[in-house]
Amino acid sequence: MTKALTVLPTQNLEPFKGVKKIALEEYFTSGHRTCQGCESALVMKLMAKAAGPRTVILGATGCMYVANTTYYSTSWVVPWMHTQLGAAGSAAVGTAAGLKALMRKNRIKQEPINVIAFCGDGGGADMGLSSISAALTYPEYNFLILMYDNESYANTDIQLSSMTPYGANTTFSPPGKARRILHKRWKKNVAGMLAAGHPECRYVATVDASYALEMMNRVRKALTIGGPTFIHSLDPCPKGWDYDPIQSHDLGELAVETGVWPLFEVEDGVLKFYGKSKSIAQGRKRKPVREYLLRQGRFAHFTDEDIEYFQKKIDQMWERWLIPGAVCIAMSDDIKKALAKSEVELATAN
Ligand SMILES: Cc1ncc(C[n+]2csc(CCOP(=O)(O)OP(=O)(O)O)c2C)c(N)n1
Ligand code: SF4
Ligand SMILES: [Mg+2]
Repeated sequence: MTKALTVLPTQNLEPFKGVKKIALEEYFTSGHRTCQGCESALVMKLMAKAAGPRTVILGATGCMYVANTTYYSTSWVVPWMHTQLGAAGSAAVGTAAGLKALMRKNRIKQEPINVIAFCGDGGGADMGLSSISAALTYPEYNFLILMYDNESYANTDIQLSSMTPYGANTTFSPPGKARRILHKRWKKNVAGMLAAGHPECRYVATVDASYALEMMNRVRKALTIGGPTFIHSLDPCPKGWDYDPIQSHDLGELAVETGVWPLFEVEDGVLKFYGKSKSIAQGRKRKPVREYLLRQGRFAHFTDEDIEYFQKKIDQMWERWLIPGAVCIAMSDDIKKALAKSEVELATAN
């Protein structure tokens, strides 16, 4: 006879109903050394605040490890552990399993403890994708993996990652002076890919810290729903994106308003857009991507043609994908016909 999986209870973190209801306590506080205007640091602060005190945080190598934990000092107020670049998934599973074993053996008090593992885009979308994918197949453990995406290997001086947008200037993708050698790969769709490929994962979301309350409530939902969960945040990075730090918040908003960064969540297999992306999905006009691109030095070399190409790709994402902004496959005509036919048959039968 097969033994049923035991799943520990989670904390019931109700959504904050408005900014005035957000807890005052900070669990990621002063003392870090991130750049001025670093949105990834804001993501850490909001994530920790949303999770609350009974939380263990694991961080893969990257800016959010290095700049937040100088020798013998740290801005983390909750228990925190460093893990290798690429190991966020395995650290999350290992820690959740360890806590569960300690509770089973009565070595620690039985109580729901949040486990959050974070990683950058280099550590998550490139090097650690397989470990995250494996982690999302363990329904018996409760944890959240949050990938903060500043669109480069920022900590080692802004190298190109698979999340660097088309054409962006990084130390590994100079646009070229004598000859144009633009970086031409399109950014991966990590949240869509993980949601589509991991049926045991009950919650996947994209977030943007410019919409702080909505972002924190997605973290709270992920931790409450239980099992393995995943959140992908897009984080403007003044150093890598090359802009005045005062613009971080505006760039976060523009990413959503131009449709470059769709905000969605997939809960128990059901996809919902939220915030401004919801109105975009319902037909609201998107701002031109030009407004977003030209505020960043990493795109300063863009010609009108480059901007048009970028716009065309974003238009395709909203107009041609199977699920606009979320799932980048389209249906062949014969499948569309077959589905339409079965819908008619179903309606007639009813
Ligand atoms: C296995 C391994 N390879 C390379 C490095 C060097 N390294 C440290 S941080 C880092 C950049 C990580 O990029 P990302 O995950 O996007 O985080 P960010 O620095 O952008 O916050 C690299 C390449 C390392 N620590 N470990
Ligand atoms: S390089 Fe970017 S991600 Fe790293 S600390 Fe600076 S602003 Fe933050
Ligand atoms: Mg990065």
